[in-house]
Amino acid sequence: MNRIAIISDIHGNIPAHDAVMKDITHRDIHKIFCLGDMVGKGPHSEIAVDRVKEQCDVVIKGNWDDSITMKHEHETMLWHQKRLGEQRLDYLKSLPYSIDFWMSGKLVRLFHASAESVYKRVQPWDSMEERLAMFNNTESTGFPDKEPDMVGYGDIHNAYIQNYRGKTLFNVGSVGNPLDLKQASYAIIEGEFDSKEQGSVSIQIVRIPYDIELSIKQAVDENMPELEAYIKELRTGKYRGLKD
Ligand SMILES: [Mn+2]
Repeated sequence: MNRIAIISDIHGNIPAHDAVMKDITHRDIHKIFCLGDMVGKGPHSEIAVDRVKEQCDVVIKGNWDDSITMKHEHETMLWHQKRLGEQRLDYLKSLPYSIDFWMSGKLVRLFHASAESVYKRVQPWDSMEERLAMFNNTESTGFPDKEPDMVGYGDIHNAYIQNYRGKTLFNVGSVGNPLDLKQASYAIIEGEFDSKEQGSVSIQIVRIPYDIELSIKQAVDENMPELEAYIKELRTGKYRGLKD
């Protein structure tokens, strides 16, 4: 059996990332895949990119990784952009949209947000039609011979697993900015990697406590823009846009 750890949405939160990586080293993990959004929101985009690049076997592009490479005038985007520098921005531009692989007879696809675009957001409570569209082959994912049996993604910072119509849809949650509960999140998928032969496959969602106050201190020390909203999200695990 092989185990692949799938991490996503680190968003410059290094204490959370370190806690997840420590957990990964305590398990028998064979590969680490990252589904993007290393940057933005938190104080250390540049460290997050460097660590992920070094530690992960596959890195996929997120919406922040895409938008940060564009021209900006907004203060927040400029602040994060400046920390990254040209080389890291070029690296972010080069990232692939998705990855397909076989796991014990199932075709698994991983991307950041949806089959359509890194900017299209799909929640577990969205319509069946929206959720089934996650399994479509599109211009973005490419057109292999079949559609995937399992799709895993990040983006919503809200971990879950659902089965319907013979398909499995799962979200790995967020390492650095969880918005479902206040612990870092990642997933492990276990099976025979690269095998088309039917066999058991499992998905596990792991939650890890980390030093939230240290993450907040790092953001304060860097005098990060939109600090208050960020602190509230880390302390409550609730999205800044929601009313209490
Ligand atoms: Mn994100």
